[in-house]
Amino acid sequence: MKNRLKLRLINPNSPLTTITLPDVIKRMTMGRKALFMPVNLAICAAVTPSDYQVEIIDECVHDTPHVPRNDVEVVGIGAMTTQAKRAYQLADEYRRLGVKVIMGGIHPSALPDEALEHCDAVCIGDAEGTWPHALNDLASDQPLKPKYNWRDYPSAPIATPRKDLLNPRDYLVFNPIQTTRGCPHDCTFCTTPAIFGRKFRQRSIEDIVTEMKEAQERGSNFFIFSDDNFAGNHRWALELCQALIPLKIKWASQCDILISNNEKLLAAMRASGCQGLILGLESPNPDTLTEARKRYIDAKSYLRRIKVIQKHRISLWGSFIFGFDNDNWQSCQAAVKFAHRANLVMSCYPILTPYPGTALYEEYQKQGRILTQDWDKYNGATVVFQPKQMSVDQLRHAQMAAFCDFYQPRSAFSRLKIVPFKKNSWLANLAIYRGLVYYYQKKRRPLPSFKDFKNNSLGIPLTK
Ligand code: B12
Ligand code: SF4
Repeated sequence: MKNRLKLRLINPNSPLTTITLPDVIKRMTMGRKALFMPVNLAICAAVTPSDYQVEIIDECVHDTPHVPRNDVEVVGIGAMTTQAKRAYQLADEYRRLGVKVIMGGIHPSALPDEALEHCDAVCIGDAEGTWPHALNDLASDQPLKPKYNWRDYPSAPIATPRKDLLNPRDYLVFNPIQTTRGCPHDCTFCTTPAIFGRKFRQRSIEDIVTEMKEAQERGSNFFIFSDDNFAGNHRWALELCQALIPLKIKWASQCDILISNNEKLLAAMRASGCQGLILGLESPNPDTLTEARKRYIDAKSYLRRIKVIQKHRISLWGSFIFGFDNDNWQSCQAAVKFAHRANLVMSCYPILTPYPGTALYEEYQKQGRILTQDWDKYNGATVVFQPKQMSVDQLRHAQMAAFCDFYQPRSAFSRLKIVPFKKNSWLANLAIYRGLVYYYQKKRRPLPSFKDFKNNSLGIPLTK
């Protein structure tokens, strides 16, 4: 038999310190080394042709940085934007050693020409449709094409990840399951429609159930569906939920709020073990949703819709984005008040980030409002563009004031109540609040508050 080519897949270090509230997240990972296992690379491994012997290096779970070695023929590196800088360093070092480097993932797909300054080829979009073609060219001594664009190849089904190449003990979430790809909506700030298209694609239900049953045999009963919009197709989601009921599992995911239109689906979701959903609400202000091109929904209906979902005993997490042109500190505070009123069990407040590939990025670039292209800073906790109604420091201050306000024990008490006792939500709320207190104690600063804007809105040295 022909010698198999050696392939190394690398997940570049994306330090947890680049995620919003780093200390909090570290404290919440209970000794695990990373939050999520790299599904992208496990999928690349699954669709790697058999001429290759494959290994995965996840730098996020190693104590020291990966040292490139020329003991493989080809390296595949994936990157979302916050990983791009490190991904390029690794690619440059491997190329210096004479190893072929192919990059893929969200950031290289958005900026393939930038990536090609560091690698031999870029796979744009889904690996399922591109990666085997690139590797086959290499194995048959054909020159690599610079770009393998998924739109140029027949579409391939969403693959089942090869989890056997990773250590479950390294991850807080070892069983993220992606059931769908793409999103039918077109919000200006979101990479999903920009990179993966508006055509909503679903994975085979049989494959999903098989993957989950295998995980159950290894002792897992709680699953995260790492979709952008679990219920982008209601009919399909209903079918999936019905197939999940016999498994007696628990699960959580994220989806759009239009799910509230379909109580039959909500009932099936709960019956199949749905515990919670993350909703991308962005803002309770209708004008802000118009600005974000989130046209499919009127923010005035949010509260009513949230109550419909909660009636089915599904807990809700809200995600609100701060920094739209419509936003000032008062509207940020209004978002937190809304989150209280809606009894959301958890809520997050990322800073608006113009990710490459999105309409927002194009617009801000044209307007000269992009302040940095240091991709490490594109983490939702750093202001990388010039906001309209706030200064950079004020926007960051509003974000941290929002976290402190929402997670303070008084707010947790009013949202979560004692009966019925939502143990996990209580633990998460208290852990985040403790993390915030610890973070600001270390900085010897008071917890940020919206009152700071009222007391001295001009020129105050706001907490970073
Ligand atoms: C789970 C998740 C997380 C998890 C884990 C992330 C991880 N890498 O595992 C956590 C919670 C840590 C997280 C954090 C963040 N996330 Co996140 N996350 C997701 C989510 C929901 C699923 C990721 C996933 O597993 N996808 C499934 C895999 C299979 O898809 P994929 O990675 O795109 O891979 C496919 C292709 O891209 C390609 N591919 C990928 N890699 C490679 C490599 C090679 C060699 C090849 C050939 C192909 C290839 O093939 C794969 C299979 O088809 C996505 C949404 C999404 N649709 O992906 C957002 C998403 C990746 N996150 C996003 C963001 C913004 C963040 C945060 C900045 C949010 C914040 N404000 O804190 C942080 C940054 C964290 C950090 N430290 O850098 C954005 C990324 C935007 C961007 N341009 O980078 C996304 C796309 C959400 C969105 N709609 O905008 N996230
Ligand atoms: S609904 Fe969510 S996933 Fe879909 S485009 Fe908007 S932000 Fe992205």
